[in-house]
Amino acid sequence: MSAVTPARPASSPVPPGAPGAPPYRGPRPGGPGQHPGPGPRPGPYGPPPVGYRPPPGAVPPGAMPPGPFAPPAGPPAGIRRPRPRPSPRRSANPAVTVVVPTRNEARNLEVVLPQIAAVRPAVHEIIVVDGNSTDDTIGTARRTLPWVRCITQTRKGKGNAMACGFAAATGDVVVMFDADGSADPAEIPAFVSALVAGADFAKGTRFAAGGGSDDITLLRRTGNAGLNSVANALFGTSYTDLCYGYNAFWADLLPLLELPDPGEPQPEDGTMLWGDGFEIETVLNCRIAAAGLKITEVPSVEKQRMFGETNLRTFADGTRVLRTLLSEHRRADKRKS
Ligand SMILES: Nc1nc2c(ncn2[C@@H]2O[C@H](COP(=O)(O)OP(=O)(O)OP(=O)(O)O)[C@@H](O)[C@H]2O)c(=O)[nH]1
Ligand SMILES: [Mg+2]
Repeated sequence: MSAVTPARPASSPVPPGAPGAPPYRGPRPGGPGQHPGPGPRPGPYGPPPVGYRPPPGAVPPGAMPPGPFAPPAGPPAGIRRPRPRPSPRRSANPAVTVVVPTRNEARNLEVVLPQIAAVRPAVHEIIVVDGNSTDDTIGTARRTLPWVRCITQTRKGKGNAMACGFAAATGDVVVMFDADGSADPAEIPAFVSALVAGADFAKGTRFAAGGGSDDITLLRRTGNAGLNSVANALFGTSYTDLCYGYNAFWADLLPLLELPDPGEPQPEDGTMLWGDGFEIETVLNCRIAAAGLKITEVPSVEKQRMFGETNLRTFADGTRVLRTLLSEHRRADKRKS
């Protein structure tokens, strides 16, 4: 892992990675929403009584005291907007939400969801955010892993799916995780450890020592390298992999990211709102860099998509990323002045 931007604003919460802090050992024992999936429930609390559900809306998930609470079951009542958390919830044992965007990924989810559920320390929740799949992605997800949360995105595009998932997340840490089998769930603890060690944003990279890709074509690798250089020149960063979807961050950063509101309607002309497409990773990378947050790169090995087809259009989406870099640079300049 390599530190990319050492700066940390004085106003951000103190990270748990202060000298002498214990290493990451998984979610707080008995913390909010320990899922009832396979594997032991850590902590001194037994499983919740059969049929137990926390009273709807009685206690915001972020303010739940430790105890035998079940995680939210089934689809949430509605997509919530990002909101400041009740208190900074950075600890050595954060609850981890994995957000999985899906568009026709049923066959992949049958493999990927059990793998995520098997990760130890166990994750707190998995949110599948579906975009009008026609292959029963949501039904397959529920059958494969009954405690998975499934929501439907509000507009179109991967970026909108991610924003919907972030808004619904109740964990302390959010992990962005593609459904196509290209990301290895066994790497999740490395991302969380980077955050616990003091990073605000753990940025996956295929192009640092220890990383790699079985999936990327020469054309995409070249395009990514070019866009990466533009980003570093504009934002003073040392990113090695701008367009990679496997990343993690502390959930308390969500208000600062100001992502497009999931509550906005889909434009009638069918176009995508800015930030709703594959440029989402670039938007995050730029805003986090512009805010002077601490970024740690985490080497990651991307495997080949298992089943199905890519949703990425190399030239159209590459152009969106370039336009994003320029508009995010103007945005950052405006905020400085
Ligand atoms: N909900 C939702 N998910 C999407 C959308 N577009 C892509 N995804 C998901 O986002 C993840 C990444 O998309 P991919 O199509 O794999 O794009 P990629 O990883 O850049 O390209 P390949 O891996 O080469 O296929 C996958 O899990 C997709 O199912 C969308 O419009 N809505
Ligand atoms: Mg993919």
